[in-house]
Amino acid sequence: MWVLKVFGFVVLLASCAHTDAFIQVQLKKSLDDSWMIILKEAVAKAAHRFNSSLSTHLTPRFEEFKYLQHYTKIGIGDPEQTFDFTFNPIYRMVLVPSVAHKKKCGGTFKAYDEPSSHTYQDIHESFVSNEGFKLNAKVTEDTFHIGKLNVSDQSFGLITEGPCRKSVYDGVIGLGFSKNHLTLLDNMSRLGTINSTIAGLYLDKDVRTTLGGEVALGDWNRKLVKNHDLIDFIPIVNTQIPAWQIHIPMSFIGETQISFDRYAILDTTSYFIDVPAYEAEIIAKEIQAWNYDGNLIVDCDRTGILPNITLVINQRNYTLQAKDYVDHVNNYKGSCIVLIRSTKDKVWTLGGAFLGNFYTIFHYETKKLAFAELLPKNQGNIAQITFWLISSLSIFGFLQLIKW
Ligand SMILES: *[C@@H]1O[C@H](CO)[C@@H](O)[C@H](O)[C@H]1NC(C)=O
Ligand SMILES: *[C@@H]1O[C@H](CO)[C@@H](O)[C@H](O)[C@H]1NC(C)=O
Ligand SMILES: *[C@@H]1O[C@H](CO)[C@@H](O)[C@H](O)[C@H]1NC(C)=O
Ligand SMILES: *[C@@H]1O[C@H](CO)[C@@H](O)[C@H](O)[C@H]1NC(C)=O
Ligand SMILES: *[C@@H]1O[C@H](CO)[C@@H](O)[C@H](O)[C@H]1NC(C)=O
Ligand SMILES: CC(=O)N[C@H]1CO[C@H](CO)[C@@H](O)[C@@H]1O
Repeated sequence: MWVLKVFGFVVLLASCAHTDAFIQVQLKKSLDDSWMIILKEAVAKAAHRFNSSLSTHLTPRFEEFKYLQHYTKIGIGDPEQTFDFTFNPIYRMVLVPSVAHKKKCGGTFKAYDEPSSHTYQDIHESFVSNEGFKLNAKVTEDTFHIGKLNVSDQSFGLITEGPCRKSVYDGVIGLGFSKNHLTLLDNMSRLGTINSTIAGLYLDKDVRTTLGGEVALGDWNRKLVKNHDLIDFIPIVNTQIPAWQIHIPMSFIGETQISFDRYAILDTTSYFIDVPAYEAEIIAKEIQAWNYDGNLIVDCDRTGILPNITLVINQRNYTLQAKDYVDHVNNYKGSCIVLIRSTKDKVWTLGGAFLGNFYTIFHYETKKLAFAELLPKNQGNIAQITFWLISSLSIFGFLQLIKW
């Protein structure tokens, strides 16, 4: 009996000592149909080339194609204007549309109205960005409100001219490396709201639920990761660009080699994995997909028998099963789109189809990142429940101890 009570007391101390040293930002997710246009274009070309019953049959499939996107509400300025932000390691800046940009687009999207915020400051600098797409922006500073936290004087790019695409999110928070302007993480670290410039990213891709995963700022969330000892940190290869770029020495589909000596960047807002055309063709052949202008289509029913894709990075295998690289959100009459497509670029882009399978850790000081194994979702909950159970039991033990 005494042993049990002392144990309870020790556990109580341990659970009190447990504090999360990071800011936990919960993400929402929803389906974004703004990419339909791009896919419609592909279909039009495909229909022209293959005027068969197959392409007519497949056309609506593309028209209904939706991207899964992850974002969260963050406020800017005083009085606070709230926006849905997505976090993307491909950019270094925070980007928000301006009222001027919205007017030019005749858009319905949300825009930041700078004169109505007392805490707004114009830095009188502008920039042209080529980080993914061309846009003009002016550098601005204001307070960011993330949950209960205020990050003052955060610089961000107020978009004055750029693409007029409406998305399910309004702005982007860059998780890339800083250069001239401090990133959100740099500023948070300066303010002392975080102790380490580390970020963790979990993108939940289960379309049946609304929870979208989370971004951790200041550290990574150990409760979401299995086998902490097995985490391998991968050095990034190009520190001159904002994006996190890694080396992929080899990749395979089944035992067939797809690529040799490639580089890849991470893009959370892409739903796909982009690879050079030649490599997409190897994949198409192995899984007997129809290659329509770089978009691969398979019979959904065959997903179960398709081989795994393995990326060998830093001498470790990172495996995607067919259920990970074949989309099921947009299943249309039994045809499914493969989340790997061809690009003109030699550098691969790892989007949601890859990132959704891992817990990504960004370690800014060491310039390394890791793709850690996610705990199966229910186990995470069980771990949490167990934690609370042990905590309450230990409180109970503690009370018992006092009583005795
Ligand atoms: C930073 O570290 C100090 C000392 O270890 C700790 O007291 C504080 O809570 C930490 N802050 C955050 C945000 O983790
Ligand atoms: C495709 O075939 C249909 C009927 O078979 C025909 O009416 C249509 O004009 C064709 N379209 C193209 C682009 O060739
Ligand atoms: C954060 O900013 C808001 C609005 O400006 C203010 O009401 C609130 O008190 C601030 N919170 C902290 C912790 O400074
Ligand atoms: C594919 O990967 C999964 C998970 O890593 C593994 O269980 C399965 O055996 C693999 N399948 C093949 C055909 O190698
Ligand atoms: C990594 O994957 C390749 C290709 O599937 C396979 O040949 C190799 O045995 C794997 N290595 C390990 C350590 O699992
Ligand atoms: C609180 C803090 O450190 N804010 C800084 C954020 O970054 C800008 C420059 O980009 C600085 O001017 C702010 O002082």
